[in-house]
Amino acid sequence: MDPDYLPFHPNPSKPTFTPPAGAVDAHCHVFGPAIEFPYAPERKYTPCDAPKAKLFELRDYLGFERNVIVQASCHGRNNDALVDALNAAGELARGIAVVGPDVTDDELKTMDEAGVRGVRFNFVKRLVDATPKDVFLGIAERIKKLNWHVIVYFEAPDLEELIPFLKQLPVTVVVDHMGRPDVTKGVDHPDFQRFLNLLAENDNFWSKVSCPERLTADGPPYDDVVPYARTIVDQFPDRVLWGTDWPHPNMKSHVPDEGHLVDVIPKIATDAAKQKALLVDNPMRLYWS
Ligand code: 0GY
Repeated sequence: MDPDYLPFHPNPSKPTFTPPAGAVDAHCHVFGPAIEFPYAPERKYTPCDAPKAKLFELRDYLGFERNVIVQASCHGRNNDALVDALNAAGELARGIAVVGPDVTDDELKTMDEAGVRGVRFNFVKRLVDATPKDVFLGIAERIKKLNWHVIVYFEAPDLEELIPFLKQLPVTVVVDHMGRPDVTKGVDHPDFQRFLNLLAENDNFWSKVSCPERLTADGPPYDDVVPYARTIVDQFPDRVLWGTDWPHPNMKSHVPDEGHLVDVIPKIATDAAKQKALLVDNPMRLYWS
């Protein structure tokens, strides 16, 4: 583990908010254990092990029923830890893989059978080396045949340059962490308005309203992030997902308490109908139908 890397919370608090029956944590990871699933040589950070059993324990403790497990950059394009977790969880988890253009149809089929339903394209420069956009477009055409979708991860200043590419993607596109707005700038800032316009003009675009712990300038209870997430939930209630982001790779400021993260939900999805759409109906439609 990197010396400045914070491990996940050893004993998170119990949330006050009770998720509705069938709730899905739609953004979380499994890391290693390294002895069984080594980290990728090209990784930009070395996390602490965050094995599947710990994830499933947290799911139950927080009152969730299902997980969507996202392949993180520290495992590169080797999705073995992800597939192992999916096979162990059965119907209780789905996955998002990271693949290269050399992935075979047989490999895609094996992942599909394990519960993979999409691929992630990562544009965050501190996490990955750049991949040419036509490589991503080629992958998107192939996964379309499996009825998979694309998850994209980028930071707000990079959105403008990415929009022409994003609009070419022939599938549902889910944006991680609201496109990572700078929450010191306000919801009226052109960067966030650009993101809202993208969602308004393209109904194949979804947003995860996740990661207040990464986006916050003020720290817990993350009230500075709430207006951004609530705006998206209010405007696009049928195209939003929520996740814990456990075990929070690369957190340097503080160790998030997942109980506190769950307690942000009723502030951003302000009635029972919005909470059910965010936590149950939307993820079930995208991942389990
Ligand atoms: C996240 C965020 C981060 C890391 C990764 O793939 C990754 O390594 O996604 C980050 O450092 O912002 O969604 O887990």
